[in-house]
Amino acid sequence: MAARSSFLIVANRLPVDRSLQPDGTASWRRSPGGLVTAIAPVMQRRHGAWLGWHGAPDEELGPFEQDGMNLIPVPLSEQEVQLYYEGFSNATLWPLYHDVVAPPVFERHMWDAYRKVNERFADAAAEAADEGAVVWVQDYQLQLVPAMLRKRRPDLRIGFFLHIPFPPVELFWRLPWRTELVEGLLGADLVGFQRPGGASNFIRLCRRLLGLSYKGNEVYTGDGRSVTAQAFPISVDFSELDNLVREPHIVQRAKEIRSDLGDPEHVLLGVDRLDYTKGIGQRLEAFGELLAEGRLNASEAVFIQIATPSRERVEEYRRLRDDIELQVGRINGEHSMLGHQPIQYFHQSYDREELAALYLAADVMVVTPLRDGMNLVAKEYVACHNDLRGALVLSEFAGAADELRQSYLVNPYDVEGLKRTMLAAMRATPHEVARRMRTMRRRVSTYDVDRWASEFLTALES
Ligand code: GDG
Repeated sequence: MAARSSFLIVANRLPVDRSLQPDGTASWRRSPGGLVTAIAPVMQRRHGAWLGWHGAPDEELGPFEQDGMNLIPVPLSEQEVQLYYEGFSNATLWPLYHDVVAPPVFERHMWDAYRKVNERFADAAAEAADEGAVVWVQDYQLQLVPAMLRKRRPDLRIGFFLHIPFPPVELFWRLPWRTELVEGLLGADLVGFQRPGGASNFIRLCRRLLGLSYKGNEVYTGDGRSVTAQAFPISVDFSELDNLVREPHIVQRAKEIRSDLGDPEHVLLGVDRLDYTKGIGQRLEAFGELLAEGRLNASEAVFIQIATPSRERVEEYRRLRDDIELQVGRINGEHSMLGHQPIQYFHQSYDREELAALYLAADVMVVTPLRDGMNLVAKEYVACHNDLRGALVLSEFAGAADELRQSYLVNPYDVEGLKRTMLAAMRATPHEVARRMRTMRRRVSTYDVDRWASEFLTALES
């Protein structure tokens, strides 16, 4: 039997991606992203392990090590990927928790698969955890794991963090399996949310649905335990990005990007997974109308929209892609000139360095989700502007709006407001832009992803 760990991360995915070499051999590479960066040192210090699916269906893999992390693959069949992941996680929970911006599907066989896969994760975690270990379960795909694990291993200290919003009681109430899901979460000692609003929605739900009493942020489960529900806003690896954009080749690349675009006066940028929660259509509509009304000249502005491919087998995402691409085509069709297109649209992923150069090149970052747990793109943009250039247009419905009060805050449903705000951000004086950016940078550099992880773990272990 493999050695047991005193610290476990349990997440839908392992923090690595497999790539196939030209000679046919496979190798693993650490996936980009702040979560891994923040947690890797904790894993090394504590002899930790990470449990999750390795990304290929119908394949059983034994534990392996990568970059000093012990990785324990949890297998999923092709059908489970469809029902548990694309189905219950991404076609039921995802839209429901994001204020029903798309209609959730309620299918019993998807729920059955969700429960079964959660059992498998709980079994694997129970097996891998040392006596009294700390187990940190991540996100909406695994909400039943805390209670399932507690049943198997009452000696463990269990934390759960939800990366997406926790909805108001009235929306959650629609779930045919609402009781099981809440009881699942209550298996944790600490349930973390992005915003205080998420924590209070959860506490209210525990009272209304299960009749539990609470005091402050402690919910009493009735069997002598108490569960803390608290906000821990996630963040980015500020110093990594801050250092990266000081590298001469990144600065050079940012200049190149601008000159390839014909050195326009305003470069606007959107970077999102192609997801209907991100408000991509709303921002393009606003930009298109500014051009159509002549309030913005097509020769003076370029909008770069990076839409990273995402969940492409889920019906709603296919439709969204068609809608966005139709919209981009229409706007460009009406306003392009030879050699110049006002919207530069890319349905592709980029490496970290190219992304940093794009952030650095952009005068205005447009982040307009209709609902978003946090939105790391907004914080990454701030981390990339030690030059104090760059204005951030940010939706009030992103978790990041709680902290980035000096951004240009907008309601993305209000197209006129969006147009006004985008113009204001473009026309702001360098002094005004710098003043706002300085304050936002102070916040993001202080509350970086390390601080997020350490505050959560300190609370879990106290
Ligand atoms: C969920 C919640 C919460 C994007 N395109 C590329 C690329 N990205 C990176 C960004 C950023 C990340 O992906 C996206 O994170 P977000 O926070 O913006 O959004 P979600 O994916 O929806 O994340 C969200 C988050 O979890 C963390 O708790 O903030 O609210 O929905 O880091 O940079 N990275 C690379 N190439 C790309 O093309 N390398």
